[in-house]
Amino acid sequence: MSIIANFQIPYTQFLDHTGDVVQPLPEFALDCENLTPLYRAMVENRTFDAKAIALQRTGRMGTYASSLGQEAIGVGIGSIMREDDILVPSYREYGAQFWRGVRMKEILLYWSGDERSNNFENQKTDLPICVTIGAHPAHAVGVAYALKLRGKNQVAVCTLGDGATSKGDFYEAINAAGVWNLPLVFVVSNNQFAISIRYEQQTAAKTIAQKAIAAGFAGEQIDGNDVIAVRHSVDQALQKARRGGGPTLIEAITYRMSDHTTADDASRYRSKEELSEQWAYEPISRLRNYLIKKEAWTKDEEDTLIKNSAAIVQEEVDEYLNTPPREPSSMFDHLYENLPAAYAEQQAELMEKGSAHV
Ligand SMILES: Cc1ncc(C[n+]2csc(CCOP(=O)(O)OP(=O)(O)O)c2C)c(N)n1
Repeated sequence: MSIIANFQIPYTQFLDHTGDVVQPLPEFALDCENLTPLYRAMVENRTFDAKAIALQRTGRMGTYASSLGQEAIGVGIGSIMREDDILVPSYREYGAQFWRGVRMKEILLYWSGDERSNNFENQKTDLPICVTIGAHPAHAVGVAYALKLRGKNQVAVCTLGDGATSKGDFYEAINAAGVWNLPLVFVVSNNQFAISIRYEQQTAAKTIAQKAIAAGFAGEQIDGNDVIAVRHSVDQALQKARRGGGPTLIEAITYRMSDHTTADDASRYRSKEELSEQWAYEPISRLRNYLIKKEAWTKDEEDTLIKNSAAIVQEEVDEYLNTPPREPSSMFDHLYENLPAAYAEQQAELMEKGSAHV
């Protein structure tokens, strides 16, 4: 017998959960001036998150999927993508979307069911949030294929959850990405849960990263709560893709600190103790600890950041709350070139009754 294939999955972490450096930092992280914007963005993300949940709880938004504890992934990705790269996101990487120009107001409108929000004011090329689990990696393949044909060294970045990697369409997508050597980076937020289903219940694979090996390209694991590791690994993968080196799968290990969504109650399937232990590993305090140790962050700066983040979020919330609802009849817009008679009748009825009908 001989061995015809062998593989290894590297794991990268720069800051441990206390904020101590565990290996030499990449170039960008040597200057704390490059790290404070990442810190600010994570705090803004978390402030937004808390407000979004409060809006839902007080009946002013439909439902919401929180990114609590996962902020480093979105922020790390957003901060290193080129402006003309394309983000193909699922629904927890708000940090990446905000960095790339999507407004908080638009995310709030999205979760209140207003599809107009997907026509982002300041971001015209990224795809909207995809809630259909496992569907959008195939869309990302299409996007990356188009980028490759255009030949401008642009890259598509697709974010998804661990649960999505158990779907058949995910395997189709990585297979196509591999065989076509596409400029595509998959970032899987392994937050340990697909709603109430734990990692071990949905896959026997030791890592998600190794799923890429079957598709013929590299997979790696990183500490997804270490924003330096996220930014560094995504940077490497983007550079590789721009050089024609094809796709990469990055499995970012994290933990979902929130309920799955506001429609879920995670206390039914995980203990208080488990959750409280995880607070020691979340991404914001470790970077703050590091910056404080380097004397690059003060109490005054922290207070100002908290105040400013609250003001930024509140302004967006006010705009969200002041956005007039869509006319009910608009649900028929863009459905058909020529609306079938049955729908046309319903549309006319709604137009007659106006918003007062709902
Ligand atoms: C095709 C499809 N099936 C089922 C669902 C219901 N659903 C919503 S989120 C979710 C779990 C997703 O888990 P994961 O991919 O790990 O992402 P996470 O929510 O943990 O970020 C499921 C099954 C869905 N949205 N789409």
